[in-house]
Amino acid sequence: MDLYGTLATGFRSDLTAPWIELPDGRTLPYRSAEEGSAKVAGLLRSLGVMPGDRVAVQVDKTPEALLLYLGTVRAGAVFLPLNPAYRAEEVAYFLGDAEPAVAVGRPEVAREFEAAASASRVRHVFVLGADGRGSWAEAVGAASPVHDDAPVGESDLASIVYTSGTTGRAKGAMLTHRNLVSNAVTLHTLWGFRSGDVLLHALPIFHVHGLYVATNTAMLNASRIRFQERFDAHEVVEALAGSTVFMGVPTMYTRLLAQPGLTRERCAGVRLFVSGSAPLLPETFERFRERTGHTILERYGMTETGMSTSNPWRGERRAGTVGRPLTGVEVRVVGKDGRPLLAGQVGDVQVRGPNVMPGYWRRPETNVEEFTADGFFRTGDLGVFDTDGYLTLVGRSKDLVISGGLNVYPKEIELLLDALPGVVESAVIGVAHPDLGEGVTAVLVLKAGAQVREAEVLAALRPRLAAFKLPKAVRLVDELPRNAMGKVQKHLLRERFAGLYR
Ligand code: MLC
Ligand code: AMP
Repeated sequence: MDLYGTLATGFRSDLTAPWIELPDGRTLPYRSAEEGSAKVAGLLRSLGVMPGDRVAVQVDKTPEALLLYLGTVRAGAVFLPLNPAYRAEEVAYFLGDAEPAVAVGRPEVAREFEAAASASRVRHVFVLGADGRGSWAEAVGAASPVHDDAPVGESDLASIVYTSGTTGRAKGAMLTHRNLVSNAVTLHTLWGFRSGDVLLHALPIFHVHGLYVATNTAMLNASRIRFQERFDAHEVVEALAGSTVFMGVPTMYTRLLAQPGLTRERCAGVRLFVSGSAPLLPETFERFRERTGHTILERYGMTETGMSTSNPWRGERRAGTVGRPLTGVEVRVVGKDGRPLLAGQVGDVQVRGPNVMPGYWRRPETNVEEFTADGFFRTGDLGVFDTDGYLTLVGRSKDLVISGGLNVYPKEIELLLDALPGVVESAVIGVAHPDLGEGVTAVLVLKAGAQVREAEVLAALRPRLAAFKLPKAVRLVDELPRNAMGKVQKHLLRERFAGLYR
């Protein structure tokens, strides 16, 4: 079934049930989801948006943003969410690559956004959250709702989400209706969603975790979603009372633990805490259990695959593991020769199943490399199964830093650093960071006699990169360690700077 039709099976029988609850207490019923998304679909249709056309969206976290998502998939179009932190140059790249028919941006950067969109020949550009010319709200307000959803097949695209994958520039992971439906249905069952569940939603909605894992499972359950515009540890602790499910990245859990208000009593009504997107330290798992009496359920996924493994809702949740493969999903650990390994042996994690994307947008060569001949996706993660079938991730073969649950691709930053005056070469690494898990760290080799200060480096990068990608520290070395093949040995740099953020 198509994505919207599947989600709606949860709520269509009672459109008066609460859908989104805002921090000020205002509540929108599921009727708003149904009617509002029909209006968005109507507007898109009137603009001539055809099934398969992309709708790119770089907006703040609001109910209107969710309606944009739901209306886009109802129109048979492809939802393309972008992090509002991206700078004009980054946005221009995504729009140029995806060639959307419609782009919706934020009022704060309307000019830059319109410039990037028109350079990519986007036909219709709107601003969400402002009145006047190009106002999305006004256009939707004037549109006629269309309730008969565009017919879509399960292999039709519902979304494209950009991610750096294992190599190269950011690529659009193509997610089909089947990918998103299968994951929503599987997780809904596996995590025991039930009548009366209330999701406390503090994740961003431009990534798979907050948008698809959290929102889709809750909507499929016709649950109330308590929508926090951004993660604020104090506000989340306050809102735990009256919520039953919370999903977060490990940084959120360490920040919650720093709140004195996080107590057993406060968490008494919660039945499930889920963590993912980055490794949850066993220490955080244990401290959370001691403090709240709750055992965090850790799961593992990727933009390209949605969720692939999970610890059980009923059954043992093991610290440091990401649990077992989801129903219908095959996960294997293979050696260098591509053959599956036995329990206890570390190798490359590969995934096949209805959750796995058909490939990257317009990247036929990459798609050949990233999938095995028998259709498994190469995740770039290194893992090991135990004899009970629980997977533990032990590292990554891909060069990637995960900071606060957000991926940072070192090459993108190294290219900018290498071009700075006075810099011979650079290496960007992730170093253990108590808050972010990994802190993006730049290591530079300077030309003889050159003087380059950290503040200058950051000032040069800031206009060109989303702030979360900026190095938390810049360090100088005489030369980068290399192996016999000339490849930079980043593990040696990580060891050398291991204590940087302690
Ligand atoms: C914000 N900043 C970060 C950062 N987030 N720096 C490094 N890493 C991050 N993750 C910077 C900002 O640029 C800003 O810098 C300063 O920190 C404060 O910004 P903020 O907006 O107040 O940050 P905060 O609200 O504290 O955000 C931290 C966070 C957030 C952890 C709550 O990053 C977050 O929501 N992360 C979750 C990301 C996520 O959803 N990942 C799922 C990907 S899907 P300055 O210089 O301006 O002060 C996926 C698949 C899967 O991975 O398995 O789920
Ligand atoms: P993304 O490209 O943002 O989808 O990030 C996906 C990557 O996040 C995976 O390939 C893993 O490296 C990492 N990841 C996701 N969940 C976990 C987890 N529970 N533990 C460790 N790493 C994780």
